[in-house]
Amino acid sequence: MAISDFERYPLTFGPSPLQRLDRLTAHLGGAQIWAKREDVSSGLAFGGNKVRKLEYIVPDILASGADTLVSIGGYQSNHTRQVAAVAAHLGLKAVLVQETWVDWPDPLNDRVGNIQLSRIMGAEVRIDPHGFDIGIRESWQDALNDVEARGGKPYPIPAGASEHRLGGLGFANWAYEVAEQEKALGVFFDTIIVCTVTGSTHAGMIAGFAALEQAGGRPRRVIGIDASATIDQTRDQVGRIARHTADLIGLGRELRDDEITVLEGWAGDKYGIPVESTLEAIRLSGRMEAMIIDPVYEGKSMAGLVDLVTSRAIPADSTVLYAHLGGQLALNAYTGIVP
Ligand code: 5PA
Repeated sequence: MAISDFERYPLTFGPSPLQRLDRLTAHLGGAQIWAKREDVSSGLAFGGNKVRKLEYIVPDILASGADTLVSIGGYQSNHTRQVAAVAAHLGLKAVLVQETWVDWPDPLNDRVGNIQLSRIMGAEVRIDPHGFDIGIRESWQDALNDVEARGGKPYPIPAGASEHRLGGLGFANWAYEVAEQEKALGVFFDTIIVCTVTGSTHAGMIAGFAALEQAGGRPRRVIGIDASATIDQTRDQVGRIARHTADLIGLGRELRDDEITVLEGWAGDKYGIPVESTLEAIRLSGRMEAMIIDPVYEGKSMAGLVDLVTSRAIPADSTVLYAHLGGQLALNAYTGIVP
């Protein structure tokens, strides 16, 4: 099998746009920096990286005959909002378990931003007191059982759509899309920077770029920046999903450990809590490029990019592609900290 053998249900406008970040590049004084914008590539409730993953899962949902999508995340999960959007788009129901993943005292945390949009789109939102964990949860299993008890047919989508057998395909295809865009623009991105938490975004990219290299493409580095603050679990999950996805798309060899790079150092102590470097990255990106990023995910990966470019760990002659995976709606639940 190759990536092109998998059915893809279109939920995006087309390839996500590439953008040169000229002012940021000049400010940091090193590598050339571009962004690929998953945050502006779908009309479904502001989009984001899960829309692209769900493009490869929707055919399976439709084939299953399910009437209710059941998923899980924190109160301000971008993922559950995108599941609600896709359910509305398909005319299905959604049940969303929204756990207390972030110990953040904003009084509107459970009402504004992502969770407000999920309610607007008609999802059943279940507030749950459990803390952060990217694994498979009991609360999610309970929600699946409840849908069945009511006579519905649930379709389970795990946190971040990552531990789904097709969860890595969306971003494996992203790699092919990048290669096409590079050809059209006459540019080559030797380094990709991506935020990683539940893992299938980064894992899909690793598998996709490995397959492109196998077919004669130039090698490149895909650097994941951890935002989970549970690095061992995330590293393990990225490796597992990358290997599984590589197998699905017919890579024909085992991925090496050195192809799975998740760097720590910008997540702070806890998932969902911004640290000073996160806030600096948010301000820098806003002031240099009017590119808005969030305090949970992209603010942390941008902080990583800034340090790697300024320290020359990414050399000055590199061309870097920053994957902007969406997530800005959560800013509404962080009114106290972001100026
Ligand atoms: C998320 C995830 P992965 O989970 O695929 O590693 O992606 C990390 C990531 N950027 C990066 C943004 C904006 C994200 O939303 N969000 C989760 C959510 O519940 O929203 C799955 C955790």
